[in-house]
Amino acid sequence: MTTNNASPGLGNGGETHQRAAGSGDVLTTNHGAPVSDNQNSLRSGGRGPTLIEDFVLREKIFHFDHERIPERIVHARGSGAHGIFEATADISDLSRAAVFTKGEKTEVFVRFSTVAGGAGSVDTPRDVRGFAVKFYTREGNWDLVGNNIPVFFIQDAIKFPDLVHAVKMEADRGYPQAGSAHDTFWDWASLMPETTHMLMWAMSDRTLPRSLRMMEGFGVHTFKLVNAEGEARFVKFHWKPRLGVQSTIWDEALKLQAADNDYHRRDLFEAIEAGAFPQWDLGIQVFDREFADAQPYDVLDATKLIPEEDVPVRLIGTLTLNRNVDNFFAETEQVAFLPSNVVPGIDFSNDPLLQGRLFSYLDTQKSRLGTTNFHQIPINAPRCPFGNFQRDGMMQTKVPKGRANYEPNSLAEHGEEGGPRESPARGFATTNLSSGPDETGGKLRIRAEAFSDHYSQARLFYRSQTKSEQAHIASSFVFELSKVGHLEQVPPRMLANLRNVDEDLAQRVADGLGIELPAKARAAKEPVDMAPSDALSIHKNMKQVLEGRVIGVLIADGTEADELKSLVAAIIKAKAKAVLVAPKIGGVTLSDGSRQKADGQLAGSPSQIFDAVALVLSAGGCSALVNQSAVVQWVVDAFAHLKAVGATAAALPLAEKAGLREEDDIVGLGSDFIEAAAKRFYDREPALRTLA
Ligand code: HDE
Repeated sequence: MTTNNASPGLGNGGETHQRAAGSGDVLTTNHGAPVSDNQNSLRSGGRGPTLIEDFVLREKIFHFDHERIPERIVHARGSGAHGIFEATADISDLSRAAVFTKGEKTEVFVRFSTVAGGAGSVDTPRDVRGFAVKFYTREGNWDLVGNNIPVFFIQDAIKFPDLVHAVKMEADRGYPQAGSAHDTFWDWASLMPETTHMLMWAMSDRTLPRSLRMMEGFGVHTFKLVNAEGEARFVKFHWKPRLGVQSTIWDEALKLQAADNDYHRRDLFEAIEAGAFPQWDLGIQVFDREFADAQPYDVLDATKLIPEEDVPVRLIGTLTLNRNVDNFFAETEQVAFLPSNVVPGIDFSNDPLLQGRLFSYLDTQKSRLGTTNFHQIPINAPRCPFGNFQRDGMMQTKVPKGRANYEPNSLAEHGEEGGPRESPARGFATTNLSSGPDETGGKLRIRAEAFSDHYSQARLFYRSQTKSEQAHIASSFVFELSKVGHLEQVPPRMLANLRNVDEDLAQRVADGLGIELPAKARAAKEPVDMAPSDALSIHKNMKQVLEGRVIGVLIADGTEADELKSLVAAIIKAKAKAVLVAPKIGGVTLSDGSRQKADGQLAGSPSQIFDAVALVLSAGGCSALVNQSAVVQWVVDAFAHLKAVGATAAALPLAEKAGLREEDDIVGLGSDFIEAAAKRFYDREPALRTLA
């Protein structure tokens, strides 16, 4: 058959021939010539000029000079892993997609990302996180390219370049990196009331994930599911993390940036390496046109969500990340996600943001990966046979045989290969599920009236949060707006919008900034009160389990050996990880005279990288440390970041020096500690810091 089918090596993530490139006993040039000396270039005499004929040197430098490719315009910093998706429910009544056949296992590649920062930026800025999944299904690749927030800043793709220009580093000065707390972002956002709902999420703890393993994911747009009879229904996709959603707090996130640039990337890699495979359940919210018509918002508007209380999320499959990448560039950097990659049984809606994305992602890969043949790169190639009459182009790696490079052809009638043919029965077909009025009509640059309510769901989100979460939102607005230079124009404009969300919130932010509350902005449509949705709160849904968390255990010379042993055993039993921190990496001498190596040295292991801390010190160990400010700070930070602090009786002087009270703030190291370490003590916060 005359196709450009995937070569055999691609069947398994391209492992065979790609790995071979770096193996072998003899160092060669890229063209296979053995290299005799990789230390010295060819020169005339020991101190003479280097010769241009040195093809070994020239090829090596030439290749090195071109190692970098353009980074992604957005979502440049990301971390990826391989895994498996297993369909766990029969939804053949809803979708004909093979990936959803109950029991079907499909290989996947997932890339998580921050949005605003460059590829070399840090992992923990306040930012939305990308959650992109490529399913290598037997009917072609399906890419669900989502975020960890279910709504977006804008309603129409035509505004995306403005959003991205405004949030990225400012055009003249080249800073700030990876953050929205600056003039141009808030100037633009305050002029765009449709951003308000997303801003509520962005200012909440959702943008400070504790771990990539502890984030929800959302397809954001309304899509369609189509069954074998061609019947279509609307759908929203959700990823629910098995470890629950957990976030850090702002002070902790700031300190994490200094403590570990790669905090999330390292956490994901180490968890997978240790066999603690992160898992998510895939959920769907399915609804029909009748439901859509009855809502006070438009289901085609990506600034809106559908409350889970209105349409429950039905779990239909499980994603398990079980293999780290072999090579960051080949896989995580070169993976190309395309929202236009759907398979029969999954279809697009008319969401104008989604429609714009269908063009953008294909287009951008050409400039990022350099060729229209980027689909042949192993990480992007389908794992099922694929073939058509598209030919040639830069970096064509396939060798299609025969004369058939056009269709229709009758070559088969003459005994030649005719090539593949279209398949109306198996192929993707766009389905006709009407999503309501205004779907057809004159050619106009307008937005439907149904998109004009910019505040009701922002209010819904704010009012669904706990008091502590509301305080975090108000404080984030204060922090971000306080970084704006144009204080007279921009914050008042933002506050005028916030008054439409919640008067109390607007007042708190104004008070926090120390400025007058301006008049309310005129709303394109008056907001309505929607019933609060508990599903939108992190705190109300926190899973208080130790699984997947990391406990910092401070030890010093004289630490009671048995006490340490039983604590570490209890932590491991609870499926968490214990990291032993000592003044010196070489370790300590325990009470029984044995040497215990440390996992981390104190200065390099600040307490923000842990979910809870335990001070396992003897009286001698404690008095050796109690006057060192770095040690005291270790405890101060853990407590201020609302984490459990456990201590041996002998370690109490250190905890007290850090300002903790024995009765209320410190737990013993038995089962109490294991229970407390799974929690965050949000009720502690008002006494510790001023929140807006
Ligand atoms: Fe993206 N987005 N986006 N985006 N996006 C890109 O594609 C774009 C949007 C998302 O790990 C780019 O390959 C437009 C929403 C993720 O490789 C680019 C619009 C959502 C990733 C692009 C949006 C996303 C991207 C940059 C408005 C959540 C990282 C490089 C219409 C549903 C994928 C690339 C990865 C990446 C365009 C809005 C998620 C430029 C035009 C909404 C997770 O093509």
